[in-house]
Amino acid sequence: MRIDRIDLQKLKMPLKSPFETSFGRETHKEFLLVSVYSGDEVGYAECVAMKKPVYNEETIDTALSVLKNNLIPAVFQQEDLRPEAVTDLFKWVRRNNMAKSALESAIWDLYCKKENISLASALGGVKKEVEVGVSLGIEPTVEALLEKVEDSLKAGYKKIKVKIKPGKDVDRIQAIRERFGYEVPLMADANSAYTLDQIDTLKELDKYKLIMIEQPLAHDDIIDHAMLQSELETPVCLDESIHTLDDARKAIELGSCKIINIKIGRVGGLTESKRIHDYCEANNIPVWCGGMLESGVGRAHNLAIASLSNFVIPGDTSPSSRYWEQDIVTKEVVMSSPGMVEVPKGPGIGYEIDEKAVNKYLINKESLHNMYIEKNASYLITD
Ligand code: OSB
Ligand code: MG
Repeated sequence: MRIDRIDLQKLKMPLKSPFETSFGRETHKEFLLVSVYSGDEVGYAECVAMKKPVYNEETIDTALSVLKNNLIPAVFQQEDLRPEAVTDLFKWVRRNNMAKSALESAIWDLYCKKENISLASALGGVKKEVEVGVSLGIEPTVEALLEKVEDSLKAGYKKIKVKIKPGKDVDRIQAIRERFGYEVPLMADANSAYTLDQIDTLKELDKYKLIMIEQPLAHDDIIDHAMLQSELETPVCLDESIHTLDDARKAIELGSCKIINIKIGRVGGLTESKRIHDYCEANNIPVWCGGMLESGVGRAHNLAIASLSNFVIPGDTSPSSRYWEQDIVTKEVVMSSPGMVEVPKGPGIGYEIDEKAVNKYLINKESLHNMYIEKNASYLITD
């Protein structure tokens, strides 16, 4: 497969309601939509890098730069590109996993469309539908949070994840347990808001029997997390700290976590996601699919990877309507039954792009044409 052209479109979509985490409050989602053309097929993916480097070190602008200057030229030079080889093709570029993932995932979609197979089946997925959870941001009041929890339970979500930060933690979890009981599959995500100095607060959470606590300590730590896990009954799940299969192996060997959240973007693509999944499966570590407030495009990739067998915990792969008034896919992501979303069966990601909606949200577009093979020289033309 040879790539003829790649479009990079920057979109800005208003969120239905603001989403607050320990690193800030978002009212809009800005992201890059990557379209990869070969012959008459096109593959899509979205880059989940945020506007500011608060979740990881990447931003939309760093991703754009690395894509244009480093990754796209590497792809254009390949006469016979295969999706499973892209991770190695990008290996010389350090980190920048979200930039890598956006291009790699779009190439996977393109390849599957050419082969007329679904992305889920190409990745070795085994499920027809996946269980979904919801990730609830930090609400201004406990009462507002309880309302969101109630709505989410009514919608059938199979896991309720609540964002916490110091001062908005034990009281909130306690309030949810008091109102809705201990049957509710509940977890907390701290997005690195604590240090070991606050271990007493984290230990207090043990009595609320959470399914897990996600990334309580520093984004770049696996040592303190091992110490914390040895002191906690609640399983620790790592999100921010895991960028590669090697990170996962080390964290598991150290006992830093008992569960891993796999985000395709954070680990640099679908191939690395599958490797981490397989390693965790072999080592009895359950995984689940995290989210980055994706549009329907990223959501479709998430559903495909979540169809693999060791994704045994409901993911942050809620339907489109949880986030958007209008998504950028023609048939939006919906629940097939309460708490379940079908894994798309059509070729590639199995969702069609709604070009009109894309244009509505579009704030910038660049088309890069592959002139490398003909001209063997200045191969990037931007228009
Ligand atoms: O930590 O999982 C996280 C959103 C942005 C950045 C980090 C995280 C999140 C979420 C949202 O929790 C999950 C979703 O897409 O619904
Ligand atoms: Mg998280």
